[in-house]
Amino acid sequence: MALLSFERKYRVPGGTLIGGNLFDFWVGPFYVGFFGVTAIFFAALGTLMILFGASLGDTWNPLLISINPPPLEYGLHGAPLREGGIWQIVTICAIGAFVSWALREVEICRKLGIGLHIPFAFAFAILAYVSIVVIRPALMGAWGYGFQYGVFTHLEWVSNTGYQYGNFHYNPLHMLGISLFFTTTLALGLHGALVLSAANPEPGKEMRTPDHEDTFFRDLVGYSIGTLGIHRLGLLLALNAAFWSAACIIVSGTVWFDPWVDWWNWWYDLPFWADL
Ligand code: 07D
Repeated sequence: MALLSFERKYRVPGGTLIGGNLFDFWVGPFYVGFFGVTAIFFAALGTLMILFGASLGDTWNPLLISINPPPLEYGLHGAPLREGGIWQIVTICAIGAFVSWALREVEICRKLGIGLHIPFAFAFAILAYVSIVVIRPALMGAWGYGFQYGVFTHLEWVSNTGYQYGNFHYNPLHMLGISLFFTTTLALGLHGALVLSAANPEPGKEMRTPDHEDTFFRDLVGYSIGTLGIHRLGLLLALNAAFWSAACIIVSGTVWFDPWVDWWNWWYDLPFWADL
């Protein structure tokens, strides 16, 4: 169905989660919805708070501006605006905007009658962010453990937090997260290349079918996961990448406090070589 006539067919009221027909309309190509309004509200307020915080600092250099969480002494309490309160409001706004965005995705899926795979997947990205600025600080007892909102300062937080546990590369869940991120890009690279090789031939040449794609991989490695399967695999890899990343930072400072290399001592103690 041509895109424009399809859009006319599906652009009908209904499928909203909240507020009935209120905001159930489109602005140009964009679906608005209740959660589109809340997303814009939180994003605008958060941005204004970042600009306000930046105006209190001594630089407008975008690499150096930083909105810092409260000092550790404030624990899990609210802080005055200039001492981390701005960071707290920006964090609430960020979570509000991300969750609104996810719920707007849900409404669009419901209108289209498609699965909720995209908002479900986006929820894992939100989880990764929330794990660093809410879950871990809450478990450790102070918002001050969250990371600064600034280009250089957030990199410094990653570096400092990483070296606090020795070499973060030895964190087994960090290893798992990284391996899954890398495997996700490998899978997408192979899948994108395969589809283009079959479905985007040179002008005048005939387009090939999924059978060609499957046969390529059967000839190459003896197995093809199939056209639907590759998307299941891709989603599974990506969700796990975000999940194990979230897990790797949540356990650092809550259940594991030592250099991560020490965690591997069990390996040296295995009976195979412990007495050698
Ligand atoms: C967190 C993003 C969520 C996004 C959301 C939406 C907008 C709006 C809008 C444009 C998960 C955002 C939307 C902003 C935009 C418009 C319209 C996704 C998130 C909600 N590390 N490390 C990770 C590697 C080292 C350390 C994760 C590699 C060192 C710490 C990942 C290396 C040390 C933490 C990862 C490496 C160290 C991490 C991040 C290599 C430092 C974390 C990805 C090759 C000395 C963080 C949950 C992620 C984490 C994390 C990769 C090295 C420390 C697996 C490849 C050795 C402290 N590292 N790292 O989670 O786990 O994405 O976060 O050296 O906290 Mg690491």
